Amino acid sequence: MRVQRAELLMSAGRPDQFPRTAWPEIAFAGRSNVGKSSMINRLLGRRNLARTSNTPGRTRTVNFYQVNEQCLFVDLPGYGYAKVPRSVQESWWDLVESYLTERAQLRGVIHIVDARHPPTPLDRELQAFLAAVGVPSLVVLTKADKVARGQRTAVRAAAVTALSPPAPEAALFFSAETGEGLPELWRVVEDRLRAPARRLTPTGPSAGRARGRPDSR
Ligand SMILES: Nc1nc2c(ncn2[C@@H]2O[C@H](COP(=O)(O)OP(=O)(O)OP(=O)(O)O)[C@@H](O)[C@H]2O)c(=O)[nH]1
Ligand SMILES: [Mg+2]
Repeated sequence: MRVQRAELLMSAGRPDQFPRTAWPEIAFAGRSNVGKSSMINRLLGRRNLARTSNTPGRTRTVNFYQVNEQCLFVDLPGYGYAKVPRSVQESWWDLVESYLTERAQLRGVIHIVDARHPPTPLDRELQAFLAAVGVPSLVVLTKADKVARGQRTAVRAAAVTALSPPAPEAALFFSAETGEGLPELWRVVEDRLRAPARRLTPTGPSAGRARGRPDSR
């Protein structure tokens, strides 16, 4: 995809603020400070479209970026930042959960983990949740510029073992610093954007939770 236009469409702090668009969406999820916004900027070839920061837990809203007249990239707030009060962490999860459960436009989630550290229990919970609500996900190991080539195989194997992603063979190394993995990631993103829309069970917001098992796709 040639990115000609990329702009922030909406920062939503509540589900009723999610835009009523029909474009297919790819969401970027992962723990706080892992590099979600940097990945979006790198994919879109924009230096500072998605706000990045050294302060973890900065993004608390679901940020929708419109790309051309083609799709939306969705920057989800990061989880697992210990200094955020529990009440805030809970309202954060309510927001992310309703996005992942109810958003019909969602075609796939890029689940970003830090290549330098093993996945955390919250990373495992997210992966299990995505499987339960039937959202295709791809694990991407970011900050790969900080991992020596000789460690790659072991790092990837550890992440795949911890997370059991649906497409373990596709787990990618990526670096927003060097651009490593960019063509491969774009291929996956474009592939997901072409996929048919998910079918949501019409029983309401907690349908995904109630169903509780991976979709057959
Ligand atoms: N070396 C290296 N640093 C990176 C990479 N990606 C992001 N960073 C750095 O990691 C820090 C956090 O990056 P962000 O993109 O703001 O992370 P985020 O996941 O959006 O963070 P929150 O919105 O706070 O959850 C910044 O200091 C980035 O410069 C990468 O691929 N390599
Ligand atoms: Mg961010």
